[in-house]
Amino acid sequence: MQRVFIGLGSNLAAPAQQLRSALKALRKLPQVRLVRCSGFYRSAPVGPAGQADYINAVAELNTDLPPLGLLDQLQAIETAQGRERSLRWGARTLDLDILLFGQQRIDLPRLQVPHPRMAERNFVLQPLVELDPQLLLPGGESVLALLQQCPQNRLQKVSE
Ligand code: A4P
Ligand code: MG
Repeated sequence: MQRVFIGLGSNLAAPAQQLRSALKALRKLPQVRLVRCSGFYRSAPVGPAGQADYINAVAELNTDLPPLGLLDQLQAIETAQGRERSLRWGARTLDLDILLFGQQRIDLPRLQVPHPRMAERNFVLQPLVELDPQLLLPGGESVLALLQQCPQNRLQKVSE
C-alpha cells in the first residue's frame, strides 16, 4: 500500500462543486481509500492571462493501484466531469495531479512524480502542509521549507 497525495484544481463550472464531485468519485475507486482532504483554497491563476481564479485542494489516499493504474482512474474522473484538453495551463473544469506516490520517483512520458511544478506552487504546498507539516519529498526536502521559499501568489482558504 502506498500513501499518495493528489492535487485537485478547477476554475470553470462551479469549481468547489467540481472538487466535491471529484472527492465523491475518488471514494468510489477500487483499491483506493480516501484518507482525508485539505480545506479548499481560492488561488490566483498561474498560466495564460484572463482566466478565473482556481479552487485548489489536496487529497490524501492509500492505494494498492500501480501509479499508471491510478493515473488512468484519475483521467477517467476528469473526462467524466467534462474536462477538455486544449490549451496547456488553460482553464479547466477539473485537474487531478499525482503530487506524491509514496517515496517513489517516477519519470515516464505519461507520468512524472513528484509533480515537477509543485515546489513553485503555494496552492499545492499550503494544503499539503495542512495535511502533514512533517511531509518530506523523496529527496528529503521538507514541504514546509519549500512553502516558505516559494512565490507568495494570492491564496485564501475558503472552507475547512
Ligand atoms: N502527467 C505527467 N505527470 C503527471 C502527474 N504527476 N499527475 C501528464 C497527473 N498527470 C501527469 O496533463 C497533461 C499530461 O500530464 C497528462 O496527460 C498526464 O499524462 P493535463 O492535466 O492534461 O494538462 P494540464 O494540466 O494543462 O498540463 P499540466 O502540465 O499538468 O499543467 P499543470 O502543471 O497541472 O498546471 N493555477 C492555479 N491557481 N491552480 C491550478 O490548479 N493548474 C494549472 C495546470 C495551471 N495553473 C493553475 C492550476
Ligand atoms: Mg494536470
